[in-house]
Amino acid sequence: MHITSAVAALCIGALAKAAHANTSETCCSALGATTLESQVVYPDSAAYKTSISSYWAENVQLAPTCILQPRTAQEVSLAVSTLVAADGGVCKFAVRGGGHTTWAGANNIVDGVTIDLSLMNRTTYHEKEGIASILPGSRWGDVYETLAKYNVTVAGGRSGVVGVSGFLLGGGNTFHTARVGFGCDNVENYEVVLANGDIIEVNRDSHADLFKALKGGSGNFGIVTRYDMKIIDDDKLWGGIVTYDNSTTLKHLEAGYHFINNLENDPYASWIGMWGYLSVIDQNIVVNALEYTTPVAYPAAFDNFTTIANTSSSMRVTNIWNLTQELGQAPGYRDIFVTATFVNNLDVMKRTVDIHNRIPEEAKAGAKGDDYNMYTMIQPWPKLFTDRSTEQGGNVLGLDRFEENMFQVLFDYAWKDEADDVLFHRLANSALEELTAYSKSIGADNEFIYLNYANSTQNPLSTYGSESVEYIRTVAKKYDQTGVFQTQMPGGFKISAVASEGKDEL
Ligand SMILES: Cc1cc2nc3c(=O)[nH]c(=O)nc-3n(C[C@H](O)[C@H](O)[C@H](O)COP(=O)(O)OP(=O)(O)OC[C@H]3O[C@@H](n4cnc5c(N)ncnc54)[C@H](O)[C@@H]3O)c2cc1C
Ligand SMILES: *[C@@H]1O[C@H](CO)[C@@H](O)[C@H](O)[C@H]1NC(C)=O
Ligand SMILES: *[C@@H]1O[C@H](CO)[C@@H](O)[C@H](O)[C@H]1NC(C)=O
Ligand SMILES: *[C@@H]1O[C@H](CO)[C@@H](O)[C@H](O)[C@H]1NC(C)=O
Ligand SMILES: *[C@@H]1O[C@H](CO)[C@@H](O)[C@H](O)[C@H]1NC(C)=O
Ligand SMILES: *[C@@H]1O[C@H](CO)[C@@H](O)[C@H](O)[C@H]1NC(C)=O
Ligand SMILES: *[C@@H]1O[C@H](CO)[C@@H](O)[C@H](O)[C@H]1NC(C)=O
Ligand SMILES: *[C@@H]1O[C@H](CO)[C@@H](O)[C@H](O)[C@H]1NC(C)=O
Ligand SMILES: CC(=O)N[C@H]1CO[C@H](CO)[C@@H](O)[C@@H]1O
Repeated sequence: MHITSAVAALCIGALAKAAHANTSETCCSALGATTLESQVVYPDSAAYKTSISSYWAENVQLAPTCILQPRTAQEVSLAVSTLVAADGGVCKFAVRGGGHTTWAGANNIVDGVTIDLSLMNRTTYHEKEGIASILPGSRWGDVYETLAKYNVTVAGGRSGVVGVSGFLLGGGNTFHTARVGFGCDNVENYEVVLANGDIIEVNRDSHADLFKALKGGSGNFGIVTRYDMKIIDDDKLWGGIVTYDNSTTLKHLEAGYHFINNLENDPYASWIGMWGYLSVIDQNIVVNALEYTTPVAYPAAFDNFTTIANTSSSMRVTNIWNLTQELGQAPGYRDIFVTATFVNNLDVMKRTVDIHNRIPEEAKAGAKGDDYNMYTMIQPWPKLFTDRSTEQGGNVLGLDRFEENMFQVLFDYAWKDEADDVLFHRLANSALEELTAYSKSIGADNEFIYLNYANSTQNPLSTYGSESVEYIRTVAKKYDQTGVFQTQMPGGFKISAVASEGKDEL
């Protein structure tokens, strides 16, 4: 009896699995039966392989049943309508912009269709209106290259390889944030494909509720097929990468602490502090990315950094296109990002780097592979950023409930060997937990978690505050009544995974 039921259970499992796999094939066939046929690619094609290998983190290179590569908003609309109608709504799909999220399943799917927006990558400059129209599969390098011909830019990514879509939907920290707010605050109009296939223009005057919700609310409402961004009328800056001896850490932290508090006196300045352990040279490197968003060398805002003895410097006057080709991180690793935000406090900064200095010892003792990089980044997150967002009309990040200057930590680990997945996740988690507990013990903690740097387990939307959470939930329901972007498109951070009190649903 027991044996029989166990066998029966196995059979049912196998049948369920077969039926499931068949469903995904049916969904791909349904797309193939429309005018989208030529844009559906399968695992045996070169286009499929190129798409998968172009995801930045190796651990997110999943194998979907098929990939759809639409060329226009109309094709995106037809795809959504087809996937919603097929087989009574069982078709699962993922949406991929630049493919830079580091956790598997955000931008890709195992058993389903991935809508890869890469072919929609054009930028058009409308000089009279002062607007750049940017298609959703663009990388920031493509955008800057086009705009450099006109000597203008937009508030976008600090690394040219990063995708426009995920960046703008999650906020977008830029070199210009102290001047003009986050990337999302500079979007004047979105073109969006809704769950019912409608293609709508979304701005302050038309669908104003959705306009605001898209500024930080991620992929909960529809698929964005165009971003119209406000131009910044000068793309020249003084910037680059400066490296230092590991012994200079304390000086950087003191300089950084004051820099954050003084940013309001000179919002053209921007600083990213990086501590990196690189296994191939077995060394800790200290790196600053210093950017001044107008072509003036050695502004006073950087004095506390430029008086620290450096070991190399690429600081020069150039344009943002050139600069953002330099600031990148190698693709082809397995990656984890985890992040937290803290009150601007020198003791928390010191503990951040203490943890960073200690953790590579554990990696050295436990890693099976010999090629890994462990970065800890410190970035300003002052009240000034929020003020600039508010001036532009506001977003849903919920930062206006905080009064203090803050900074953000990103633990960013990259390794080659899959056998080390457990180790590096454990180390990243323990680094984050220790730092968070320490910050709480001295009252310098802050609950905000930046979506674009968050791991899947961090539930960043729940940290936007209950007002923003309910706002996003209401807008998502209004524009997607049947919850297509919650259930049929399960990837990314979903508002349905946030409980009403702002806590994790699961
Ligand atoms: C090397 C590197 C540098 C970075 N630099 C910065 C930086 O300077 N500042 C900063 O703030 N962040 C930075 N980030 C983080 C970055 O903002 C996020 O990784 C962001 O998600 C990248 O966007 P993407 O389009 O490449 O992502 P994807 O992984 O393609 O997409 C992210 C999410 O958005 C959804 N999505 C994508 N396109 C659409 C669309 N058109 N409509 C609806 N939903 C969509 C996807 O389904 C997915 O869930 C960096 C990341 C890396 C790896
Ligand atoms: C950009 O789009 C064009 C077609 O519009 C395509 O040929 C090209 O490969 C795309 N670039 C990337 C990086 O996908
Ligand atoms: C851009 O600026 C350069 C000088 O830096 C100038 O030579 C060029 O004419 C400008 N181009 C346009 C389109 O304004
Ligand atoms: C430089 O550091 C000093 C303290 O050593 C501080 O008083 C000053 O405000 C800092 N300057 C800037 C521009 O951050
Ligand atoms: C870097 O400096 C710190 C002290 O600031 C020290 O504890 C650490 O061991 C150094 N790391 C390396 C790899 O030299
Ligand atoms: C780097 O050091 C050199 C001297 O060694 C100095 O001239 C230069 O100003 C420094 N650059 C920065 C950006 O600190
Ligand atoms: C950036 O500009 C410098 C000159 O300032 C040039 O030497 C370099 O080749 C450029 N790099 C890129 C990637 O365009
Ligand atoms: C990141 O999320 C994955 C699930 O996607 C989880 O297994 C892992 O433990 C998380 N890592 C950290 C450091 O939080
Ligand atoms: C590829 C495949 O096996 N397709 C089958 C899926 O299931 C339907 C019936 O529900 C068949 O008609 C297909 O041939």
